[in-house]
Amino acid sequence: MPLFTQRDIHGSEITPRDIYLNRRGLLLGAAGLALSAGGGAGAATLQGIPSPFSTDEKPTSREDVTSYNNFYEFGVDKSDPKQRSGALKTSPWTVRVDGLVNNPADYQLEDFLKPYALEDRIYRHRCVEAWSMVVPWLGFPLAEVLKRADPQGAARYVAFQTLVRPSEMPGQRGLFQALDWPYVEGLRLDEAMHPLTILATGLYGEVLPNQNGAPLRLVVPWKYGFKGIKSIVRVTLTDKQPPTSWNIQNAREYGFYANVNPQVDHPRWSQANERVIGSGLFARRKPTLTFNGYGEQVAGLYSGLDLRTNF
Ligand SMILES: Nc1nc2c(c(=O)[nH]1)N[C@H]1C(S)=C(S)[C@@H](COP(=O)(O)O)O[C@H]1N2
Ligand SMILES: [Mo]
Repeated sequence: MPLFTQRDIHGSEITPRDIYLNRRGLLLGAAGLALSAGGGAGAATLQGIPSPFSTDEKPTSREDVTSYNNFYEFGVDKSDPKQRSGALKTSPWTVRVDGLVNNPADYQLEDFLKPYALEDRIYRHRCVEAWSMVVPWLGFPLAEVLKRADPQGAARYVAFQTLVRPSEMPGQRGLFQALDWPYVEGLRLDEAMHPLTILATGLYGEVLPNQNGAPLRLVVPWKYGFKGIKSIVRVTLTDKQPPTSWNIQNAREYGFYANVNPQVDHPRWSQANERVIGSGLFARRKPTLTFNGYGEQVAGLYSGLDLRTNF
């Protein structure tokens, strides 16, 4: 086992978020304020179409959604993505769509996005580390992208890749690197085509902040958060199940499916309940729901599959 494993990567969290925020406030002080005020690119406002798939639960505060993040390309602490992603250049940006499709293409982001209307999608977001939020995303169905690509008959999976750019991603430099790069993820084609699966370009009515995966990230609300790959540069249709970053890192702890499941514990902690970010230090934990509460829509995808072995 690598020396750093227990402290530096996914663990049931040690520092409760409220303590973390206080500590961060003390450390950053006025500099922290200046950073968020000068945040630059995030200023553009976006208008989304309401979606019947949105939850009516109260969204987690914008401050929490944008300052408590996992994005290991920028470091392994929850505060690293916000503090260390300012130098990431998200324009120009190209997205490659390739593999088993009839219309492969390298798109400039603007051309890639042009056909799609943005929808408001307020989704529950459950990290494998047993914390959760409710996030008001802006995005569009991944299915639309796949239809435009026109999958060939043999295509059964969709593989995704994040940018590799060590000059702007400090977590990709230096002696200790938490994961192999690029960060890679994948879905079965039917999961990718499901109407709940979206590509997000914004949240809270604004362009995605870098720390949340600008300019384009995947959101699959019935799966653990690590499936929601950030800062995507490539989407590839394949006939074989693609490798995924956390499964490569530790296959015993992280499977390909990663469906939220309170009945299948992580080998090192329970998945039965979750800490709701923003609910305060002494708030009661919330029971975790099967498929993160989206079972009615997605359970049919897995009929006949043993979700204990296919975790
Ligand atoms: N490229 C990349 N994508 C990533 C990650 C990452 O480290 N790198 N972390 C994942 C994890 S573990 C989670 S919980 C979510 C967090 O998304 P958020 O910071 O927008 O809440 O992003 C996922 N996508
Ligand atoms: Mo996560």
